[in-house]
Amino acid sequence: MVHINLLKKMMYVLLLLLVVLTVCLWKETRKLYDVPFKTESKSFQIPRAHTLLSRVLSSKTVSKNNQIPAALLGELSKLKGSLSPTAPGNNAEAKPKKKVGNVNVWNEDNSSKNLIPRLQKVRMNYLSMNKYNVTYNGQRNTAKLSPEKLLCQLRDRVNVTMIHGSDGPFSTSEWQDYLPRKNLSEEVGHLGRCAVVSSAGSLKSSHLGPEIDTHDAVLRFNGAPTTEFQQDVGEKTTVRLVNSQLVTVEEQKFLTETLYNTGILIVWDPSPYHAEIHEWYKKPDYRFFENYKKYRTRHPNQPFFILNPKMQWELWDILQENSLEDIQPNPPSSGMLGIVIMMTLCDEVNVYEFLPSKRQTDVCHYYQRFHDRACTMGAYHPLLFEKNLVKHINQGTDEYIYTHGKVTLPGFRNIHC
Ligand code: NCC
Repeated sequence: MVHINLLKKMMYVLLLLLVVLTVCLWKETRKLYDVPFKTESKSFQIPRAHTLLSRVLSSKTVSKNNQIPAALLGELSKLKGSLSPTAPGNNAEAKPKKKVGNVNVWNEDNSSKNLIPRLQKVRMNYLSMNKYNVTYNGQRNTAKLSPEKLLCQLRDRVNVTMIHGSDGPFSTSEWQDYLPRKNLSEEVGHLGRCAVVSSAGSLKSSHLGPEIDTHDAVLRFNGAPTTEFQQDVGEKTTVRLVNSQLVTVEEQKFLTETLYNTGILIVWDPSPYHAEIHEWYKKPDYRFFENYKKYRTRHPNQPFFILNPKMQWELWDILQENSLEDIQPNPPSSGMLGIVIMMTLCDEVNVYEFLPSKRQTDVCHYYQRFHDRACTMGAYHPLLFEKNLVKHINQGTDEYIYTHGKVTLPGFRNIHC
């Protein structure tokens, strides 16, 4: 009896020791290696690493916060070293579109089936809600369009324009005082190489800042800061695209934050599907006009445009047409809108961390600690399908996506249709 009690006690002590050891090991691994989140798509894997990664990702020992045990970690770090290419130069334009080494990144055929169940449900809810009364009855390309054809469709069907003093409800004398006199392309002039910087958490520790700043113009989104993050995201801001929620909601401090006082501002607001400007004007998604006017009064010399909302749905139609499933019937993300805006202004557009790199993470923004996979994979916005399309038309290499999260797209004036 005494023996059995002793044995029991020893077992408890051993168990406790094991738990303590495991916790210590996890803490150590956290310091050494930032493991990207369990990928939602099998295709978001590195073939050579496939077996090992699957072991890691399916391992019961992976905790909720994605920490992995040291034994597997050692193997992974070796692999990571072997996959990291030597530092590539800035200009990917001369490189043919091909896989380099065995690096495999975002799969352009990514499907909603690869989303975590919560995001699958969110997508279904948006489909049944159909807030913007989308009545899509266009074609669906079961056979993929070539990247060249798709680029031509984007160029010819998406009209990137800003609200102008002659646009219906804006043609009043009151509005003439607020809308910028010059148009956007006059304001920016001819742009060569441009950068679009997503706000993704994977920009953290990227050291991409100096490369981003070499571009003639840089577009950023919403409240994405540069101060204190120059090393990773650069310091140049030529254009800032903001959504109407940010401009309207007081907590976002759009009227008072100095962050917004640099560069050219463009605000966009969702309209009903293919609505005329009159209809949208009467009932914008967010009532941002008042704050727009206030901002213009306080900063009359800073160019501040309102994106013509027709563009969102012209772009959305192309996304739907080239997707095999129903995409969320909500406007494309600021990211996708910004990419197309820059393609109209620049000779070449390099997009950073829209397609996630090896630094892929659930951390939503590089400037916040908030975690949500929806930021990368989409919930309200059809982000997954946007990323599929951007991957399809990428003229850079998979290696650049893997190391820099970088996609290279041609400016519309440089394509021949
Ligand atoms: O998060 P957000 O976008 O400001 O990010 C800008 C664009 O970067 C790309 N992105 C971002 C994070 C990430 N992990 N991966 C990415 O690819 C996306 O293309 C994204 O559009 C928006 O599109 O306007 C959005 O705005 C925020 C939010 O309103 C603003 O940040 C202001 O606070 C939305 N978040 C919420 O409403 C909670 C977000 O859904 C979309």
